[in-house]
Amino acid sequence: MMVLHHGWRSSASRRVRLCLEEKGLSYQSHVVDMAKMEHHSPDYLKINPLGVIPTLMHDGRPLHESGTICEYLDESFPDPPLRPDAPYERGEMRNWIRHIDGLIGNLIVFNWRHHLQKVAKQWSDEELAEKMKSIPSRERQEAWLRVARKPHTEEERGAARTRLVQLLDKMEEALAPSGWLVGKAYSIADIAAVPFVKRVEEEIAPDQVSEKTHPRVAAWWAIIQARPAFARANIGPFVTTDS
Ligand SMILES: N[C@@H](CCC(=O)N[C@@H](CS)C(=O)NCC(=O)O)C(=O)O
Repeated sequence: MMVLHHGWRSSASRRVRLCLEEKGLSYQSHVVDMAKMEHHSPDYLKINPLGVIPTLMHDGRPLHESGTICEYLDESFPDPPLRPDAPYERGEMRNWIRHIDGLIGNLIVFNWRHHLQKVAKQWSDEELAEKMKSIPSRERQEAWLRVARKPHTEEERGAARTRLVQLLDKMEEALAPSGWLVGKAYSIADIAAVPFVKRVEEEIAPDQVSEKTHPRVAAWWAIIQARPAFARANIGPFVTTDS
């Protein structure tokens, strides 16, 4: 039995849902509310020492890191395959995941200014200091401090936008041979990019996911959104009326 601890808007959670749905695997959904800091509760930290979502529980054992979880799922449930066969291409796939993981800070600049900022800026200094104590990483402590007290500037958002558009440039080049990021088929490398492209397209730089600027990325994006698993994974709009 599988339980996915996740968030509907979380990019890393979206990857795992895409993978589960591609494979037609059923799972129990447990939504972790980041605005209530549920991901830093002692119980959650026991299953995810990094204090982030998602975490997959499979037969009572927890696994964290979305890229790792997707590979684990593909190894455990090989049909349909989501990794290329050739070792070199598998290496390339892992490097894509690693590269995109490294860009998460740029997405946070845009994502957290919506509902999380609204909540965090209302915390008193004492509340903020208390919450900081249960955040395991310095990097994320800094991210929460920023959102609570020193929101990112327009200049910082511009720099983050540039780095995310550079991801599209890199994808445009990689997509040339087959239309997929690695090998000749949809893989976990593509899945890793989906939540990022979704956010770039809907808010961060919509004009960049287009026939004019990145034609291969635009074609890839259209094909991905038409996959039945994409609809089932529930990758809805990031900003909703309740945010
Ligand atoms: N590399 C991790 C990143 C996980 C991650 O950063 N998750 C975000 C949501 S997309 C999170 O839990 N953020 C909450 C926080 O940093 O406090 C993965 O791929 O699983």
